[in-house]
Amino acid sequence: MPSPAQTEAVPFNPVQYARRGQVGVITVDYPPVNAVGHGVRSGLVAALDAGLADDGADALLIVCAGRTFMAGADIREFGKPSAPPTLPEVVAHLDSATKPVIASIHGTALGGGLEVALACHVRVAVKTAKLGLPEVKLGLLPGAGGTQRLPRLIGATEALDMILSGDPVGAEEALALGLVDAVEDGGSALEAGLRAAERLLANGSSPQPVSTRTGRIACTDPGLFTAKRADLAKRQPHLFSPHRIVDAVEAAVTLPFAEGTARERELFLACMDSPQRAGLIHAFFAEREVAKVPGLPAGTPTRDIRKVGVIGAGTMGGGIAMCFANAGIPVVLVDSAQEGLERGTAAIRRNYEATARKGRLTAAQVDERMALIHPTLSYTELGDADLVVEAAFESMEVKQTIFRRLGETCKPGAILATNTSTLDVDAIAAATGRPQDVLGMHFFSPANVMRLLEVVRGAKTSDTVLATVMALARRIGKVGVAVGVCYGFVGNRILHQRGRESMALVEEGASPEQVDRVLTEFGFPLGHFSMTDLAGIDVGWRIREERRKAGDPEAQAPSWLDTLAERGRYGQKTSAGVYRYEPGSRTPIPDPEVAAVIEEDRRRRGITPRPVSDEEVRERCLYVMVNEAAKILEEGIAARPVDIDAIWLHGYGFPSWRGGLLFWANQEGLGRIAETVQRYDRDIGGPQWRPSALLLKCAAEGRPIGC
Ligand code: T1G
Repeated sequence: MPSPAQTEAVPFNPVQYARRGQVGVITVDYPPVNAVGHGVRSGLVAALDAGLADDGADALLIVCAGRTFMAGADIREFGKPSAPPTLPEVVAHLDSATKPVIASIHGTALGGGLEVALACHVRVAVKTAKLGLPEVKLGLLPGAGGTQRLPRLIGATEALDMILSGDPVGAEEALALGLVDAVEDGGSALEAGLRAAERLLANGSSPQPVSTRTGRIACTDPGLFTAKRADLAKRQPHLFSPHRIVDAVEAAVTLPFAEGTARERELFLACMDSPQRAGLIHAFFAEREVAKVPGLPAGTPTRDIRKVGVIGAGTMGGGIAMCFANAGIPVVLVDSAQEGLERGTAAIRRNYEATARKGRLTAAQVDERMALIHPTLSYTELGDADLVVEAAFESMEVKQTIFRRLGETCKPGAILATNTSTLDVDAIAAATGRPQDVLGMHFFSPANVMRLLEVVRGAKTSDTVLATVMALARRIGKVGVAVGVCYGFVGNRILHQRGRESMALVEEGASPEQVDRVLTEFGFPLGHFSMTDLAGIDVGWRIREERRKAGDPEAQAPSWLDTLAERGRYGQKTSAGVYRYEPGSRTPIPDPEVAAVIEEDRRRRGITPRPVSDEEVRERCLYVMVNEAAKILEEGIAARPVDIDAIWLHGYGFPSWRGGLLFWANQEGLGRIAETVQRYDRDIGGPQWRPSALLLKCAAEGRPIGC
């Protein structure tokens, strides 16, 4: 079909075809990330057919508009019937193309997007591009040929590592691996792609389809797959899809391409059907959904945050200062004593240098970040700060004094935030004279590592202040979740109930090791007591002492854990707590001294120990959390179940393949949970087992919680 040198774009919305000289350019334009949904799949096939039929096009080029190459299949389609063409069908179409097809990559070519590129004959990337197959993070595996083509390009060992990690590689690493054929420094992906096409046409090469290449897999180590399976069984015993990934890549090495592709499809569908896929995708969207606060209009104006103050150079204050420095925001770090400042800044430098030793920071970057943190004893240097975060001692008197001073010192419009984990944000706000500018920013230790940030809205916090801090959370790499004011807010309030039950189970006859084993078998990275040792027994002990002194009716009676704290057994930081620790090791070792303290505590309280089943441990630790979460929803302290899911996923290591606390509760069965809570309410009693009305209602109506 004769055609002019430049044809008009034939609109295959969201995929367009237009010829540039001898090159047929296929452009995908489907914001925000060019996800390969049904429209893109259909458009790609139509545009490919148009290019193959265009006699003036000797080569075809696939590029994407917007900020990124295709970032994967459209996750929102999962769990629904997939309208043809499926992505494997699109990829097969590319594979059989009678003209060379080039993919030119910018942004992040991920998942099915990278699989489209793998089915092209040539791949080029701009210097800043990243390429990855993150399906394992969604409980899946690359289901459009990735497990069959990637080993043929980069070798089975490297392909397995890349698919099992799910992490992207940069353009230069991709070039070194053989994943891309060229990296272009400068210009757009379109220009890079056109240059690649001109080179290909000039040297008259006709590159082989990746599916026919076998050189890289012929030399696969036969023991690779057995070793990988053993490693997975040890490191990720709970997960389903990683083992399927090993099976699929093994098929690439041992079977002809067509059979390997069929095997991949079987394994992909098995992963798609697994509850872990549902949980991980819920967790993926949860992290994004919580950024949209119900009742906070999307267009709420926000304030610029160009300079931040942090009050307190202790562990939390130092970690918080690092969060802002890491985002390139200058920080004034204030402490009441020079020695505290020096200790704090030295700890920050040690943290950065430890990261540099792992190769994740250069020495220059360490110095850059340290230069952004300005230590001082003087509040006057906070005068032009746009935000001040207080991370001082957990005492209302101390905090009110600080906030009174901040109210006098900081410029109008400065946002004043407290990092308190238990105290009343409204009482703190009242000390400033400007409560509309005050809220809680509850970081989790270590603040520079944990992604969760509870954004605690006070009664008078303005929309603008809330919107500003929610946007700032994302800017500093945190998962910000808006919560209301109550004791322990959301995360710690739920944790407190699990802790109360864990303690009681041990008093009644279980061991700390048994409680921790049940929780780690459920999927938590740490059991309750090993986590307590990590955070420090003294932290909880002081809070319990404060509540007892204040005559709090819900305060817990002194127990064996308090005895350990009184003996100076604070946990890992003293090499002994609920467990003991060898020097330099974090591995918890049961300690007969602790067993003796527990037995003594039982005798003192007249408790005759009894055998406790694992099932009882599981129910009492997990169902008490669900019951408390339902009460938090009832009270409006959290707006939605997804907020509570995100908090426990990103603040406490709730296993992400279970989706989140309430996502899991719905799968576990609210009827079973409600019935068990009512049984424990009868048998154990206490405020923690008083059944949530919302839980009972949802269970009775047979609907998920919070819907
Ligand atoms: N499908 C649908 N929506 C997506 C999406 C996707 N793949 N990726 C992102 N979004 C939405 C996201 O929900 C948000 O929506 C908006 O885009 C911006 O995302 C067959 C089966 C690409 C690195 O796992 O890692 O291919 O909140 O806020 O921080 O083998 O999004 O604005 O309404 O995250 O700049 C494999 C997942 C799929 C990539 C961009 N691909 N996405 O990060 O923006 S499975 C992935 C990301 C697959 C095949 C298999 C990130 C990003 P909203 P964002 P960002």
